[in-house]
Amino acid sequence: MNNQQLDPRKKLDIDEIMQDLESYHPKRKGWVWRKKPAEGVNMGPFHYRDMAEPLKNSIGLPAAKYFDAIDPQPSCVVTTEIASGRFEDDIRRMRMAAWHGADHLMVIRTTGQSHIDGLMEGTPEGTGGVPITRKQIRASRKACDMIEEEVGRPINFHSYVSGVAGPEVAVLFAEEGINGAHQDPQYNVLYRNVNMYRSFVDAAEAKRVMAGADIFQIDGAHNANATAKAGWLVMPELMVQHGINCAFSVAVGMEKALIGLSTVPPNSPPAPKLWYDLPYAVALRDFFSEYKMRAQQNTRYIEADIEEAIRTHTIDTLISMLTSADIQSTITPDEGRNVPWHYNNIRGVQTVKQTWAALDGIKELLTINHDGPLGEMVRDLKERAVAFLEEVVETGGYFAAVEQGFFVDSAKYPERNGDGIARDGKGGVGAGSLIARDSDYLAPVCSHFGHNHLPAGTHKACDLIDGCTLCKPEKIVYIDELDPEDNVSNRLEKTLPYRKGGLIRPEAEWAGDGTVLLQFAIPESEDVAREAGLEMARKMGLQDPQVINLSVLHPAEGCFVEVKGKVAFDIKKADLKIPPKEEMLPEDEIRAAIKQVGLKVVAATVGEDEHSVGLREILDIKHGGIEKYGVKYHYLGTSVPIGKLVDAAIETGAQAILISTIISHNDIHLAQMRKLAELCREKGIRDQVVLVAGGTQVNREMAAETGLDATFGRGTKGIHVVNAIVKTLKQRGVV
Ligand code: Z97
Repeated sequence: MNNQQLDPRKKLDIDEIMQDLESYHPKRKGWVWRKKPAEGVNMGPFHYRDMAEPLKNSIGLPAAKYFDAIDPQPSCVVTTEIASGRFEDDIRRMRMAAWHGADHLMVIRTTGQSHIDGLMEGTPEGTGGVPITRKQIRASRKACDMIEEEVGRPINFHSYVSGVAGPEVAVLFAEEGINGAHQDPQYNVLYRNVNMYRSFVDAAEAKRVMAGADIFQIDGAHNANATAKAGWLVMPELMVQHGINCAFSVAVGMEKALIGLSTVPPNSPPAPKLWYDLPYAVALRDFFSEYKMRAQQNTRYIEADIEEAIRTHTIDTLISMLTSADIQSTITPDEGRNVPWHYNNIRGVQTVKQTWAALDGIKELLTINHDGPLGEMVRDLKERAVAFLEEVVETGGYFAAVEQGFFVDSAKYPERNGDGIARDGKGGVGAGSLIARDSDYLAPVCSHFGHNHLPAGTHKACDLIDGCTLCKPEKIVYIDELDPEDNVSNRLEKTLPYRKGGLIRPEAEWAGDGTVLLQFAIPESEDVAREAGLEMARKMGLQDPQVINLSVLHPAEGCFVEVKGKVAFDIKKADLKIPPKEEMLPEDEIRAAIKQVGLKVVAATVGEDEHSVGLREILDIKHGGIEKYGVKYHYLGTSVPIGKLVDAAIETGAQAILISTIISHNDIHLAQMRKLAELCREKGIRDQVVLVAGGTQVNREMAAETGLDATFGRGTKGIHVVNAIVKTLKQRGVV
């Protein structure tokens, strides 16, 4: 059961995942880093210096086809956030992301987990989103266990340990094989108004449980960056927040190697990004050299333009490479406008992969100049951070400082704007709920923080109860969903036609959602273009259209408008006529065969046809025509009679004749094609020439009908033509 194999040609079967879920346990626990060979990685024609071992199954960048289909994998862990709230859909997206190179998958809830004060067993989606449940985690981890086998690299599954249920959530995660989690008591205090003392007591317990299961921890400092009015001014404070969580975590018993700083390059263009972000990244790495860096993509200023998000993310990744980030987090670039869409997860991952491959070896080529302005700025940040911490201590410590609104103040320390988040030590969620442990307190469970009066000679705390759930997973009580309406069985029933009933609908967030995106260039001003875009989408049959992005190309001349909406129709898979796939010979083989026979072709447009551009593109080297593969061509011009072409072939000893014909009234194109085959037969050369025709009205089936060897329609490239010629020569035993 645990070793179910996925077949790359088949969809992940959620029904199989759900089977026997009550007795499923993760096949491994703990965080895993990528393996980076010290000697570098050789792939295709290249040597890489900063790459991890390649995957067993993966999909490379679009341009990979030009480079032996290689798919180099960055040495850092790559994160993508997957949180549609429907785990049955998320697991498919996880599989797609893993194939593109993600090995850190966050997260299975869409609600503020920290608002929940206990474990949830249902899936109360409602308005607040979906919190985590054991069932969701278990099903997702089970899918990850299968996916990691398929791609050949461990997958780190990640969620959040926050709120007053933090310790319980940590135990759940440890039991179910979650590999990474955000945990930072300051997050609860500042952003979720959990009582500050309660938050730190909970964190001690939660962190100890996480440490016991080797769960990697990410802190919450980056939230100040996202919350503050000017993210780039709060850098000294961010360093103090990192310091507090790191020191607290180590004191509780976490290993430094499993503590990650959540860092976001704080600035975005049009700001001079590098000038701010690089000193910050360098200062952080200097201060926290024993810890790991989880570099997150900056989305603070991104609203609707995906291209903008990707561009900024590329520069973020440059900074990560220059400063050796251990994890590169990606956020789907559509986060500002949708529940993230499947293909946008992939775009985020591709951005990292593309940048990392492009800049491989950057640290051997360029060195960061610590002298001059960078050194000064690094020093300045450190001094401000130290001064901030000193003032915290002078004020009476962390709790006193929070009461006075030290944190998330929008000015650059030591300046203050007085707009920090102040919390009352006696207030907040869970205030007054701390109870001192009795002096004879005893808890017979492992991974427990604080004093515990185990009887003398006890080897392991849970020996007293014949094992706790962390040591004996069979003791875990699995409770199925309690909500009779909103549960996975009901949802799966609704999507059955799309999963197993042969119906197809586009999807972006969930199975069968029908969501599509339209892109328009509308030659009107902003207000007009917006409404026109909506109206056009309606006319195209889209339901519930919404403009999700509009960029002005010129105030009067026009706008680029993106509209999302839903289609309500289904396509029947069985009704689709899928043309057989043309198998392409490897390019090397094609070139070798062409060289072997010294391939020459004669070519012309035929009949009364002056349309020569298509044919010339097929011939000419510039856009990948047949010349590129070593073919010599003799172009006879336009409106050439068939007889002249055949004679030219005989005279020049050409092995192939290419005709192009666009005019199609009275099926003249077919007549010309037939005539070519007949004339070659009459002249006794049919077996010595490969006959090829192309044109806008031509399709692949016409070869058989007209007696030619290959026929091509729109979209044909030189490679298709040489592939067909060489294949025919092979069939004839010529090569
Ligand atoms: C990220 N893109 O990757 P709640 N604890 C900490 C957090 O930072 C967070 C939570 C808990 C972001 C997405 C933002 N951070 C997540 C330290 C959330 C979760 O359970 O939703 O209240 O908090 O960091």
